[in-house]
Amino acid sequence: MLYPIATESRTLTDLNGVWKFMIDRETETVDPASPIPADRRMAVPASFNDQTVDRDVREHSGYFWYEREFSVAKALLNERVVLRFGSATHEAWVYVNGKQAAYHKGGFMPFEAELNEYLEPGKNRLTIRISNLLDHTTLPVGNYSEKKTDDGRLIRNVDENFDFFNYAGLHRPVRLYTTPKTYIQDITIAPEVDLQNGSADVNVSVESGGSFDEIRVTLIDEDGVEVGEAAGAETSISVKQVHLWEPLQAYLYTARVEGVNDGEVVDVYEEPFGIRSVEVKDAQFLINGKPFYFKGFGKHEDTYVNGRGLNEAYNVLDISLMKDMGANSFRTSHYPYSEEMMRLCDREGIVVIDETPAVGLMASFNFDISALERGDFTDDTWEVLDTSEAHEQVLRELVARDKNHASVVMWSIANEAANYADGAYEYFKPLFDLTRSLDPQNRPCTYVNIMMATPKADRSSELVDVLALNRYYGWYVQNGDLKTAEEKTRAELKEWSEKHPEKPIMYTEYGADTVAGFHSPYGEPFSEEYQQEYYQMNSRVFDEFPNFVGEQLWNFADFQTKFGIMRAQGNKKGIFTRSREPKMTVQYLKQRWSSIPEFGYKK
Ligand code: BDP
Repeated sequence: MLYPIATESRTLTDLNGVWKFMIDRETETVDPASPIPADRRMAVPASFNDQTVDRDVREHSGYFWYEREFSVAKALLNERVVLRFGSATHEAWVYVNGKQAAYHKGGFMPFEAELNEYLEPGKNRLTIRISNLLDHTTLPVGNYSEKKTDDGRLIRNVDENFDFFNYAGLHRPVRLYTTPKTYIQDITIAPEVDLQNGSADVNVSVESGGSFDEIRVTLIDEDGVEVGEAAGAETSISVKQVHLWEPLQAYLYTARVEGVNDGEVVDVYEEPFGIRSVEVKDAQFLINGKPFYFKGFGKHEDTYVNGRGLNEAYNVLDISLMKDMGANSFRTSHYPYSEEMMRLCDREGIVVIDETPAVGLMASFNFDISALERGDFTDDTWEVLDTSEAHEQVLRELVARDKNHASVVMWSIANEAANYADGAYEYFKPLFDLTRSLDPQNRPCTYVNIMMATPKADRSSELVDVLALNRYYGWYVQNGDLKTAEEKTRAELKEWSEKHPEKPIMYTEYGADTVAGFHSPYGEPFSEEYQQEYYQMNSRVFDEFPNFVGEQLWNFADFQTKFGIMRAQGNKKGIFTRSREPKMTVQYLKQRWSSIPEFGYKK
């Protein structure tokens, strides 16, 4: 799916700004045939939740509406006019002048609709009904319930089956773009790198809406110099003396695609892309043939006021903080991030593990994972949940959206599912097969393994290319006892190495809640000292294993969660506060990471 841009054949209009908004109390029918009786204003893009001091609005579970007017210049009405949402969280019904023009379920993926048949000259009205409900069929997974008040009103409730606040609304840009009636619909770029010769064959395939006499593809380097061209919907262009995209050393080419009819260029699209190879081999993660070491984070899209809404200033700052620490990567925990962030990572050379919103696939989710101590821990997740359909849909959409990004080096199919329970293999096998069949770049695939899925309990780790572990020895278990935690960490890594000697291992989460400014001469839990000692302990063990290829800690910054006695205004495992002030351990990690090279650390 192409990102909306303006070119000599395409226009782009932002519909961001302040929209009309109302909560749907479901006491009267709201009919989008007339302007909705909105009583509030909300900025777009952003979550609605933190833009108000009204608790009922902030914590609302159910339906809500956004509305605004827009005009399309007459000159554009002969073009194809497309309305595009970066996302609508989690389910949306879109009306233009009262008529339904689009519907989409899944809160983290773009969707669009051709508007021509709905448009009127002059002003048009755009109305969106959104639901933030989650249940056992959706991703993420929520525990849904409802009750009636004494006066008969329906109260819906979603108990998040995951550890982040269920922010909702129009989180990403809303845009109108135009294309000619015959247009370039999609572009797929899959470079094949010949590392020995320093060259690459760039395979480009172009899909069009309507038919072109000819499709031309030109590859342009960063200096604007043409380095190759070809014609056809399926082409392979060879680039000599290729400039590779490398972690922290990004280099982006542009594929300029032209659709030609009667000798005239009708539509033009320009797609930036990087040339690099990714491969898992002999317990190593190779980028451009060299063993890469992941240094970085699990993150969230989470900032004050914007909530989960796009916050480009924070995106730029976060990457700047990462680079300053010597980090080179992050995981889009626990859902696909904005297209703007993905493009920024391509540009900045940040390596990304791209995760679906499959989080909470665990019937017994709570913060008490001491059940780990019981070797026989299991549950009935795979009988209780019904998420396969949503999971397949989002994998198709995610690969379609992100397939061309050089920054994306691996797909994470889920975070912390019940991989210790019977049925896990049967659930995940078709999803791995699907992802591998969809990805034109054949990236490695993984899921992120929860602590209870120990080497003994785990039912499905043969499916993954990389063992990506979330571990909390020294926090949720052995809290305050880093000595025992160290032994447990070492013992488990040893067991995994024996179980899968050919698979590289990395940590995708490890962390300790830390209250900024809380200090302890005894290194007590929650103090900045404890967080630092916790990271030092883990680093020590990581360095003992040659097949251990990366450390992504939990979490980049403190973030908002649902209420719970284990959460004080959210999760405090950030090494930065929510406003990005560093905690003490940042200095330690900066020293460590700055001395670990991107390549060849373990050999
Ligand atoms: C893991 C989850 C993550 C949580 C983290 C924690 O993957 O979403 O925020 O632990 O408890 O279970 O801090």
